[in-house]
Amino acid sequence: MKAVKTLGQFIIEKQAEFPYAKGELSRLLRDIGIAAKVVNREVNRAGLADLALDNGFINIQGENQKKLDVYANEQFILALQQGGECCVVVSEESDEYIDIDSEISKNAKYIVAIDPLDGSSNIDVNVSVGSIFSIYRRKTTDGRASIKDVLQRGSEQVAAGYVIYGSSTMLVYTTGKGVNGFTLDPSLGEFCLSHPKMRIPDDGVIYSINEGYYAHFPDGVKKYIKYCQVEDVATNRPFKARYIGSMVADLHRNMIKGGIFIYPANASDPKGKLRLIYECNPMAFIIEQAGGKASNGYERILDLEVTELHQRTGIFIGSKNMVNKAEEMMRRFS
Ligand code: AHM
Ligand code: MG
Repeated sequence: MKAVKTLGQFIIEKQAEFPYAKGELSRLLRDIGIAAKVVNREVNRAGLADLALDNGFINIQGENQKKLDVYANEQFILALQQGGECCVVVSEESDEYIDIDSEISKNAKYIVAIDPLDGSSNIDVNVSVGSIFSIYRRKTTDGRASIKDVLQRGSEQVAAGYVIYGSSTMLVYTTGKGVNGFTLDPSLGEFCLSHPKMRIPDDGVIYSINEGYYAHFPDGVKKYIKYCQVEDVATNRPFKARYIGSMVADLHRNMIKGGIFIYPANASDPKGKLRLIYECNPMAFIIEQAGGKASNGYERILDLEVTELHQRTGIFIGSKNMVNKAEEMMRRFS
């Protein structure tokens, strides 16, 4: 029988790989793990507690906020405030950045970006949703942290991860040394290492895109979709179409099975829909660390300049060879 390794034990063990680390990042990851467990509890009982309903507000993205979006946002912010390792939180659900001005966080070095509940339009129909987080080191050294500390390229992330509230709840994260996945054992109340050293296959047979918007897509994307649908035994085509509408769940599946997820900039969303800071950069960091690739169709996501908090981008992410093929179509036709 194999001994159980909890997220907490794993984080402490890994700290040794960073010889000068003082444990701050480890504590930050631990705080996020705690918030994830609290959010998981509420996601599981959302239907019973009416938390899946709209709360009557529209968020900065122009979308209906669910009570559970707001709850998850509060839980992550609270956990980060109480943990004391984070000086600024930015969230997809909050208009401005949140300066954590407290006695315990006055020397805090880290900035955390969160999408507290991604895919929340799926909550009321019992489909998987997720949380995404991303951690940066503070750049400025004097006074309070500022917006400059937040607007860093994705390549500067020190850690990123997601939680998927699915048929089981998992937390998957990277600190730039590979990707590891932990499944929540409800009887222990702990995330336990279940998917060590996760790798995404170089090739896959799944493509995930909201094809309902086909008419709005750039020609490169239309050509790539047609490429996926053509019969060709040598490359296992036609590929399977799978689209949940929850980025975390779509990407998690594709990471395990091999596949590509695309949400392109298009005629109705000229800058794309998904947010660079809260969704695309963290997912790109994780997928690259698992051996995959993430691009906006032309450039690496992690190299994109970040100029505003709620910036959006198109994204092509997943198995390396599939993203290369999609990029080739974008270069030739768009
Ligand atoms: P959200 O952050 O408001 O939940 O939106 C992000 C979600 C992603 O999880 C998903 O990939 C995408 O929106 C689905 O959008 P669409 O319904 O346009 O296909
Ligand atoms: Mg989101």
